[in-house]
Amino acid sequence: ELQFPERLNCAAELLDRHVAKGRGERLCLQAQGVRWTYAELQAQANRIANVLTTQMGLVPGNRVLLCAPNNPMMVASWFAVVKAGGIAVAAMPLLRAKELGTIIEIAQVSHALCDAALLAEVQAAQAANPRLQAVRYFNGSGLPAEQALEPLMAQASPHFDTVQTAATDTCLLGFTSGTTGVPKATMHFHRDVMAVCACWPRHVLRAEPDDVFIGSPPLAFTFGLGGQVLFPMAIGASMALLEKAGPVQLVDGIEQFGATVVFTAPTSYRVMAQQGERLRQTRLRKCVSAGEALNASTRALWKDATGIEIIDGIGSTEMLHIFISHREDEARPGATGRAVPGYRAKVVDAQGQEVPAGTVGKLAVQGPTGCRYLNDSRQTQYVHAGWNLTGDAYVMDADGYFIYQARTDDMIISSGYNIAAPEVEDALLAHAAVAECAVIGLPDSERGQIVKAFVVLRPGFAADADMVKTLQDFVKSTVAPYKYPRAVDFVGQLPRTATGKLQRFRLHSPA
Ligand code: 3SK
Repeated sequence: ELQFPERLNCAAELLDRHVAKGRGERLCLQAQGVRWTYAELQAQANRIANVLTTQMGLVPGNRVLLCAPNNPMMVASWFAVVKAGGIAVAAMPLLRAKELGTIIEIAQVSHALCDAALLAEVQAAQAANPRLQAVRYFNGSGLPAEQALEPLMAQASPHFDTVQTAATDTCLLGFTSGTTGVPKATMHFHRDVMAVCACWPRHVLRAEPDDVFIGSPPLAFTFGLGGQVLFPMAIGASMALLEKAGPVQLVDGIEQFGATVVFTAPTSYRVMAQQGERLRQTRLRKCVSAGEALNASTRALWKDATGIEIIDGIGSTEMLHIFISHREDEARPGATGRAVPGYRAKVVDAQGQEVPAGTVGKLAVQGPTGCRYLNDSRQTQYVHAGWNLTGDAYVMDADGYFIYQARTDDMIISSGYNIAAPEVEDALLAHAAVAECAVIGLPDSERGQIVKAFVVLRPGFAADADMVKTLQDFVKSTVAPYKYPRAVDFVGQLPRTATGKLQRFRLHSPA
């Protein structure tokens, strides 16, 4: 059971504490052309906190939109908001004005600190949302004085007394688009941030203060915020930030910054595996995958290429971070892992009753963090009798390992058979012609549903009827034949969110 004092500010714990304890000169953050110690990040965050409170009218509890690529000013701004008792509302840097407007409306955002590269979209969003009163942009050159953040920072003090918030005050709103595309804001308290730092990273990741963390997920996604900012800072380690973090830039960054711990998604591991020899020459030692189910072929590909076992995990924006995972020394191919110490997990039926080991059902999770949607009736779909229903179908084996089947809405029922879309995807991905694929259930008058695959072919393979037949036969030869895709469409790319998650609902209604 984790205990927290009544007064707790997570920014004080993650940042100020290191400086106060004489670790201010330790490296905290690197990026292209930037190297900040803990003391330097604290000074930057303090200057911004002073600007927010004395020039921009922020009071504790105000919601502040943060919109930027993963860069040092985004991190400094996040700490500034939280130190000042505000609520950080980070948005993906790829969002357009309309989407930003939805976030501003739902989260009741009054202030914003944004990268100047996103000025046009933020300004358009502000014009349509008078609630957003005070906006400043950073990293811009030639901005008018009334828009730029840095001139105000230059005049502000590098000292700031972090607000003594309650442990149960909200410090961040994490947005999730879910499977339907209608966003929900999840509320997380200061104590939730410290709780996730005390669970998965301490018991599963087991990184050291000399580790250098790097990754691809945007900091607006709590997977990215935890893996690249909160977890290194909880142990006095450092982060390397990449504004663009495709597989090529990620391999370059691992090499350039001497990164030892990487957080990314399965798709990225598949591409990076082509650079296995180069990666073996780097300091990389821990590789974390989440955000999407890791299939057995990707796990094996990465291990062969680099010699490193991927630490797979599943988390959710609602739970803030990872709640089921395994350590790299207990990997069971095919299983996501066991409940992270601090969390409990079980598989339940439609009525919420626990089902026996070996039976497919809905994953239910309980722990120090949990779902609290801001003003959203969908809360009752996620939380039942104190358990969080994550929307994933799982089987638990007799040893307590959880084996992913599908999203509960990705289970295809065809002629009475339960077919998990990811299993068919896994089978297709094992074919040399397949670069990426996604499988859905298509309504069918005879069978209820049929399996339909959307396939991105590797260069040099022809998208024709012969290829359809080849792939169908290949699936039939590796998994139960009733699972083969009766319909196959070849596509140039798959619809994904800014965080790389497949948007299956867009395949159901391509329009
Ligand atoms: O697995 C995920 O999708 C996830 C979501 C939010 C935070 C952390 C993780 C791993």
